[in-house]
Amino acid sequence: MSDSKNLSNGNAKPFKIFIGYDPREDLAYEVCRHSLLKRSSIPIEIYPIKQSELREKGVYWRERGKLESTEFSFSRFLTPYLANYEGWAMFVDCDFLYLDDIKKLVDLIDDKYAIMCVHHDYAPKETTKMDGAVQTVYPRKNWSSMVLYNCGHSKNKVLTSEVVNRETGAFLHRFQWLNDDEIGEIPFVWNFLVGHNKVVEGDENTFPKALHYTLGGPWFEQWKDCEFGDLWLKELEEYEKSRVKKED
Ligand SMILES: [Mn+2]
Repeated sequence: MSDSKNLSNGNAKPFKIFIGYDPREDLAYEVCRHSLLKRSSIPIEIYPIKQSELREKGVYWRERGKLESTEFSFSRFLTPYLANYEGWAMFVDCDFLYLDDIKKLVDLIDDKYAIMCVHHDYAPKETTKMDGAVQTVYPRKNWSSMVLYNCGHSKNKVLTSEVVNRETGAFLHRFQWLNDDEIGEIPFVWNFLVGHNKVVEGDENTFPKALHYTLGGPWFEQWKDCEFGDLWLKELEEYEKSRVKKED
């Protein structure tokens, strides 16, 4: 068994970050990646999780369901496998924009947990509909969009490619292979849901460190004027400038 010391902190090994990739949102991926690299004060390695590549390698074979909104709906749970079940690694959706140094997130890592994420509270406001119809509730909605995985944790060995290809969305997205006390909590500002979470003036604990354009971001025409859209567009501009420089 691997030891329980935290190798991610103060160690020279780069921190691995897996970003969910969808061909329809290529620009979102590039800008997310740029925002991470630009602000990071620690060495990081970024890998896109591309379904087509995983299929070619025979790691991913499940049929695409109608409810899957992105190509990484399920493949995200391959993160511990892709990190060789070693150390800590992060999975994040491509629709994130980092505004702060990822080191500050890595510093929150606690080896007693199997995973750590933001515990969004999605209790619907209208819990009982007037007509008595059942309100669709999604426990742990959005929790799986950004997860720090303790890839070497024995409980995460469950996440083989067979399991990721076979298990239900509920099992995977609600982390049913874990006990509740194995799921550590991260401040919500690291998965700040645009259109849901709010900044409180003067309260630094509400200032976003990573924006999550979960409804759709400015890379989609209909969302170009969304809240915090200007920040993403500014980052896009910088990313494009940095590309031109590299090509010179
Ligand atoms: Mn998302």
